[in-house]
Amino acid sequence: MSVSPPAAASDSTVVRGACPHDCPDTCALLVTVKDGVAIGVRGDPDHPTTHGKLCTKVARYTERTYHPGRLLQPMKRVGPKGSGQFAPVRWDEALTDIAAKLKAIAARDPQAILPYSYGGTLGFVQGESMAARFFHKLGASLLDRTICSTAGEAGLGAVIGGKLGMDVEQFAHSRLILIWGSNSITSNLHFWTYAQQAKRAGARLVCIDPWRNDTAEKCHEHVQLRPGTDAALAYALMHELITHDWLDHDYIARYTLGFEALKARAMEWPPERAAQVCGVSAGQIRQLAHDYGALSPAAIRMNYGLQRVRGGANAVRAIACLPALVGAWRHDAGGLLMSSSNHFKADTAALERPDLLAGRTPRTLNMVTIGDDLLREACPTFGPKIEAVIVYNSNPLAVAPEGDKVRRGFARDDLFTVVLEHFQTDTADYADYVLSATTQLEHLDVHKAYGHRYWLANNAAIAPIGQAKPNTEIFRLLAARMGFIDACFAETDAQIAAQAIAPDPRNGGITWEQLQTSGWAKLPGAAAPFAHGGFPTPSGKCEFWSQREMDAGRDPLPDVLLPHECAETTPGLAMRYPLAMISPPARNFLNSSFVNVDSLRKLEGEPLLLLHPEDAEARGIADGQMVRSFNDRGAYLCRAHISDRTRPGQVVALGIWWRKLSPGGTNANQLTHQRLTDLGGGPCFYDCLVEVSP
Ligand SMILES: Nc1nc2c(c(=O)[nH]1)N[C@H]1C(S)=C(S)[C@@H](COP(=O)(O)OP(=O)(O)OC[C@H]3O[C@@H](n4cnc5c(=O)[nH]c(N)nc54)[C@H](O)[C@@H]3O)O[C@H]1N2
Ligand SMILES: Nc1nc2c(c(=O)[nH]1)N[C@H]1C(S)=C(S)[C@@H](COP(=O)(O)OP(=O)(O)OC[C@H]3O[C@@H](n4cnc5c(=O)[nH]c(N)nc54)[C@H](O)[C@@H]3O)O[C@H]1N2
Ligand SMILES: [Mo]
Repeated sequence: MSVSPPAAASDSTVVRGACPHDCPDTCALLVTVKDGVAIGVRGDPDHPTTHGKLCTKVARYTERTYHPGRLLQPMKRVGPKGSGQFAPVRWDEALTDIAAKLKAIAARDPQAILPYSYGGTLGFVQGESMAARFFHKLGASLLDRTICSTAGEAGLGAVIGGKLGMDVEQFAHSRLILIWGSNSITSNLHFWTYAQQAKRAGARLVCIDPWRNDTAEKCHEHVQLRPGTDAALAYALMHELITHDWLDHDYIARYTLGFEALKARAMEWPPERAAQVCGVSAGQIRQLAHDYGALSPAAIRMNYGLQRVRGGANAVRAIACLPALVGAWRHDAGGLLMSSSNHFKADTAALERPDLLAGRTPRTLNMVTIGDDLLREACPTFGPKIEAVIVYNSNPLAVAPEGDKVRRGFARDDLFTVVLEHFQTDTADYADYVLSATTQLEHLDVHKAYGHRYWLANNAAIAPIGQAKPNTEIFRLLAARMGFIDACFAETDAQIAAQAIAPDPRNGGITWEQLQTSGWAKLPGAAAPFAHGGFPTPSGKCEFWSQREMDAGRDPLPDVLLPHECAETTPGLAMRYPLAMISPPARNFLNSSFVNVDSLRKLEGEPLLLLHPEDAEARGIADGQMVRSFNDRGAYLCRAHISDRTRPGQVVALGIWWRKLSPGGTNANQLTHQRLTDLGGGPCFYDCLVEVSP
């Protein structure tokens, strides 16, 4: 829907949109269109959390949309898998052949077909709507979409009952902000605006992160702990809060469960013990506990960086106990925010139609272990061998762990692979068919956010470029060729968008019709969700101690679990591979998206490995030298950047590079493993030992 264009020339229009990317900020966009061409994308100045500002990446969205490498028609592979040799094919021919192949496999066992998708777009329409209906009707294997945040979700859910928390706009009024496991300037830029407002008003900012990232550089203090040790730090903070009685006894008595048990456990963690485990000083822990007890309102911006390790979920559990101990939840500008997702109520049943399974219960495969699963033979525990994968909104060859296995899996000659994409990605190179998909400027969608509380509409600004089609349309056309005649397969994108916003008190009266014109609308509800308790847990309280965890045979209290790979748990491995590698996001990429946009890749330069001066010297490595980072799973070539921004014994490989745009044809995921987190079945990207040689 167009709005009157105050800032645009008279012969152009401005269309309201939403940023589709996997980022907490989900910005409100204004797209200027002239003669059917999108000539600019800017942030909506009226939308509070966007405040007229976009990140470097999305400010260049037109460069991505009109990129010379855009796939503008379906392509069929003509060379060996991985060679990238493709020839154009007509839509009708591609879809007819794909449907025939899927029908043949489904006749044997539809579970041999696997959808693989994640966060290319977070839109409800181009995400799991028509696609999910298609796979449910087919009876394909289900995919557990764990690759980002499920450990944190499980940890947070155990304590406070869901992905709920502070209103991001309130951080401007906090007096202490702990930025925990998050490089906000990179991955949550619009939160950083509020943190800076707070800082100017006198708030203290502390970053808790294994490397001195851009955000840590700008905070008052940096707690540079070893990766995977956050639960120990949280317990030592509790130890100090309890010992010095910096507690809100009234809040604890009314609104929490299990304080005595938590206290007993916390008493096992004096700062000296945690200091040993975390690799920081006991004095710094004491000071941090003092500040957390003294400065009110105190806020925690936790992000997903800290839960990509073996003990990730329990670390989130431990941290989530802190705000209730000091009564921070009483204040609008106090408490914690990890994700705001559950403030919204989306009607996923209407969107995804699980009822189309009609009583069938296909197996569920965890997307983290795609490497192993593609290489598995049929057996009673696993079920049928995977014979077909349909990839959309994801680039597993770049983003999934233990990349060599992922590559070998997709290279199987007996695997039929279809990839819906904007670009010829690493994954697309292994496809039998690549189907050209539309970008956010060319299709319609509706979005919630995980870092703020606004619903947003995305109206199509321009017509599809070339022969690109929205994901929904591709699955509609495939459904027709499969003979799926249920009415839901004929629904339009606008009908689907309207279904996404459930008629539920959480959404207030917000409707798709209204949103299309207004662009965005804020959820109703108090800024401070737990000022008077009301946690959506079984007890209705903040659960320091969890009956559910106990019943599941796990620790009812947050547990301290060290990484799968570290000197304490795998000493033998640590002798051979003594360096802990973390591979957090690069500022100018969005996971593996934008790596092929030349201007942004130039800003990132080339794949770098941050190495501490001590570790570089011990290995005779000079700054700027090409190095090989390796372990038993593979090797990754990158340029050494010697810097004290990382800890001794720790290397940082910013990602996620496309393999084919990296010097050695691999990326950091060549080195990561497929083991899972303690809860939630998440990945352990930052729990990985390597060695580096010149
Ligand atoms: N520019 C940009 N923005 C992004 C993304 C991107 O790739 N680029 N990715 C998006 C996605 S998919 C997500 S999920 C969100 C959230 O993004 P996240 O993936 O959470 O990324 P960051 O906020 O960069 O946080 C990662 C931080 O956690 C730190 N870290 C690693 N291990 C540990 C640990 O054990 N303990 C602690 N305390 N810290 C640790 C890393 O050093 C890093 O600074 O951001 C989104 N925004
Ligand atoms: N080593 C390491 N690995 C990581 C991480 C890390 O920090 N370190 N981060 C992890 C995290 S947090 C996440 S969320 C995952 C992200 O993994 P993915 O969700 O796979 O993210 P992207 O790499 O951005 O790939 C998304 C793809 O979808 C495509 N796409 C975008 N919009 C559309 C659309 O409308 N239609 C279609 N058909 N395609 C579209 C894009 O072109 C892009 O190639 O990676 C994980 N992998
Ligand atoms: Mo993510």
